[in-house]
Amino acid sequence: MNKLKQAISIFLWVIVSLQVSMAQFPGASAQRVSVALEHGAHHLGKRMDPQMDTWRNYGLGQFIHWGLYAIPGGHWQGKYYPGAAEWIRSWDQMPHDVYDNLYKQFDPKKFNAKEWAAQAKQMGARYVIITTKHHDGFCIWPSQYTDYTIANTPYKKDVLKEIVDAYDAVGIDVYLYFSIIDWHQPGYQADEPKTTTEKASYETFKAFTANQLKELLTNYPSAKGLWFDGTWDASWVAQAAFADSLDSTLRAMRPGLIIGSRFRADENGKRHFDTNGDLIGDYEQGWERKLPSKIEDVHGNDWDCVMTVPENQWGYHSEWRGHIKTSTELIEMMALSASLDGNFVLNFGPDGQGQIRQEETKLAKEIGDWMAVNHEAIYDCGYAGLQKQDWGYFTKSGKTGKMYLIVFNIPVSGQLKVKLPSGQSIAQLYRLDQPGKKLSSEEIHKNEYLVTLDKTAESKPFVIVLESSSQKKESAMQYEKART
Ligand code: FHN
Repeated sequence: MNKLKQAISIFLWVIVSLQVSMAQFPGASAQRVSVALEHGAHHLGKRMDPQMDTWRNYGLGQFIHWGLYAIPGGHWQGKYYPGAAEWIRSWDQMPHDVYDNLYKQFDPKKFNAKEWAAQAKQMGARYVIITTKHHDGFCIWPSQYTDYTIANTPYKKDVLKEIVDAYDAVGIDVYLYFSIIDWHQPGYQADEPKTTTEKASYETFKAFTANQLKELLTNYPSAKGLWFDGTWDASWVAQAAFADSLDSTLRAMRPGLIIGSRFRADENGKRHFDTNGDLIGDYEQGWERKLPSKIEDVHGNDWDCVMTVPENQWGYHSEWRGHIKTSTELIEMMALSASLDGNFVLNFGPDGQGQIRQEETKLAKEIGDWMAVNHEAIYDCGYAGLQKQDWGYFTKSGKTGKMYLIVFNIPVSGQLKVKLPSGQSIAQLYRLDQPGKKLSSEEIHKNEYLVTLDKTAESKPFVIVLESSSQKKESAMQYEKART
């Protein structure tokens, strides 16, 4: 009997330890010990269909935050609002009814969707995420489910349609940003509804939300996905079954639809990653204004990073304070993203007249000029399987197999260290901006090379193409492992 008890406790211990050890590897797929979930992840590992393949190869995207908040531009009665401009309605000093009447002034005379799209195209963006409705609840499309829309502004016309058409026309895929938080809509509340009245009221809000989402997919049939935000409230987190069912409805309406990890929580209130540590949705949407530093951080999932130019301003703020990122910093973030299998999405906040501010226009141009020469190292590229070196980032094209060295720091020696996987050697090396001119390399250890550059300084990051070969060149050297 004692032996039986001992065997049972060993068995239980093994089960518990397995559960704990698996939980330490969120994103690990298949064959894992897991808790049965009805509303957790519905697929393990990456989605491999053509739509998702297109998504993961974008490399660079544009985010646009545009709504009523662009009118005050971070100021109210001459006072500077220190938060993110699109949150100004939540500032004690600005009365809600004043904000909620701003739509009567929305008449962006300088708005030209074709100019926005042309600029995004020149920058090299392959997709755009546009705020259809931010937390304030104002809709830039003529929704039939509320009066708080573009249709009731002096501008009247469907701004969203103008944007979708313009971006479609230049071949930039459109994704619709939608905030579940809606400060304007009756029935919305942040806390979990408790009383019967609150519950009934929140049900109307849920129906409203579902209707608006279905309306968006119906009215804008070319949109490739929904980019959700404002899903952290306790009220929404508690809607696992409803959100899961809505998720299925939306996906059934648009086969191939792409939805990230922010939309719905599982039945235990876990967001982004479910109770078993598996990614909910098609890609990880948690990289906002921050980046992973190594491949392990992304757990084998697809992901995007959304980034602001100043520290935290998404909507138009007329007075940016603090550090303003340069195009070189942004290009580096994009290179890092590509090197770790992610997309980089740069935010723009047009002003109340519909104009993109000069600082953003300048950055877009500089990034675009760089991309015109070097896009090959970003588009369709991902993790190269090589150890990161101090000079910059490796990427590898999933289409051609070519490897790229995106160089940001040249060592004073003018030599870059490159370590290839065993069995590979360098076949040829050249700069993307000087394709006819070959670079030389020297093997300094087994599969380890020094690539010699002409100069020890450059004003901009540049790309070296590395074509490797499995035909190992005969080396005169015998490398011996040290006996220690
Ligand atoms: O609160 C919003 C914020 O205003 C902005 O829209 C960003 C963009 O990802 N999302 C929320 C914060 O995570």
